[in-house]
Amino acid sequence: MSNKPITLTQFLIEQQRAHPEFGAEQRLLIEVVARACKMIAIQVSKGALGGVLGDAGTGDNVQGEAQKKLDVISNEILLQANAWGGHLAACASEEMADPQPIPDVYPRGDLLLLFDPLDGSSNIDVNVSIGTIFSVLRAKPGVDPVSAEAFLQPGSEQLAAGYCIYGPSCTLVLTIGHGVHAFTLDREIGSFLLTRSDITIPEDTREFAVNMSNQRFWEPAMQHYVADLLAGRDGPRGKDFNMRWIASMVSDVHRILTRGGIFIYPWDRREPDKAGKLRLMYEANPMAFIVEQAGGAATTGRARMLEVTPTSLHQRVPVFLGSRNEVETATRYHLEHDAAT
Ligand code: P6P
Repeated sequence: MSNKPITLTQFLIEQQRAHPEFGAEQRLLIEVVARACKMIAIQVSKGALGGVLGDAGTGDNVQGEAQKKLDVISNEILLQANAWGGHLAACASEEMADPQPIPDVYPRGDLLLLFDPLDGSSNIDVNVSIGTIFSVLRAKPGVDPVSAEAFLQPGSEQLAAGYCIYGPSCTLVLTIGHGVHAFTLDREIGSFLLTRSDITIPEDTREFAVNMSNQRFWEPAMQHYVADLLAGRDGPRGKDFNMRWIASMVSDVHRILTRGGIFIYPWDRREPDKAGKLRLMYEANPMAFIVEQAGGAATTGRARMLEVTPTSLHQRVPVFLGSRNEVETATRYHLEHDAAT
C-alpha cells in the first residue's frame, strides 16, 4: 500500500462512495474548479514576467473597486472551465454584476457556482498571498436557475465550499459537509494531493485579525471588545493577545484554520447601509461553512452567518469567524450592548 498522499480525484471518489448525497455532478464541479485554480495559480505565479500585474483598465467592478488584470483573467478562467460540463446552470462572481448562465451551446445542470475569483487582489502587486473562494448551491425548484433570485439562499444550503490559496505553496481547502480537508498542489505531477484531513480550529485563541486603522468608525460594542483585547492580561480578558492582518481574507482564514484565531471585518459607519466590506454570498458564507465544519464559529456579530437570509447577490455583511469560544465572546459583547441600550 502506497504511503503517498491520495489525489483530490481519489478523495472525491471515496467521498462519493461514503456519502451518496455527494453526487457525480458535484464531484465533477469540484474537479473542474480545482483545475481552474491550477490555471489561476500559473497566471499568479508569473508576476511581473507575465504582464498580469496592475489595473485592468476596465474601471471599477460592481463593488466600486478598480479591477486588476488578474481579477479579469481569473474570472474568465473559472467561467470557461465551468461552461461545458453540464453540471451547472449559472455562475455568480464578485466581478460580474449579474449571474452568467451556462451558454446555450452546452447542457445545463441544476448546480450554482459562486466565486470571488481572486480575493485580496490589492495584494497582487506586492506579492502577498491571494486566493480564490468558491461556494456551491443547488437551484431551487420553481425558481429560474439563471436568475439572481436562484442564488439568494442562506449559507446553510451550501453543498460545498472551498478556497485555493496562492502562496508559497498552492493549497486547496475544501468541505462538502463532512469535515475540512487540505490538498497541496504537486507541481511536478500537476495534481492536488491530500495533505491535511479533518482540520479542526482550536476553540480558544490569543490572536485576532482586524484592520485597526478603522477603529474610530466601529460601533461601540466592537470598540469595547477590541479595547479589552488590547488591555491584555491586566484587562478583563486576563490574557495577552497578538494581532495579524494580511488584508487577504483567504490568507487570514488559512492561518486561523492552521493555528486558531478570530478574523473580524465589522460594521463601519462610513458606509452603514453596506454593513461592512465583505460580501455574504461568495466570501462570508463559504468561509463560514468551512470554519463551522472545522469546529469554529462564524457570525455577523449578532447572528449565525449561515442563517442570514440574503436579499441581494452582492450584499455585504459584518464578519466574525474563527475559534469558537472567541467568536462567541465577541458576539456576546454585541448582544449585551444591544440589551443595554
Ligand atoms: P482592508 C480584500 O480586498 C478583502 O476583500 C479581503 O480579502 C480582506 O480581508 C479585506 O478586503 C481587507 O480590507 O480594508 O483591510 O483593505
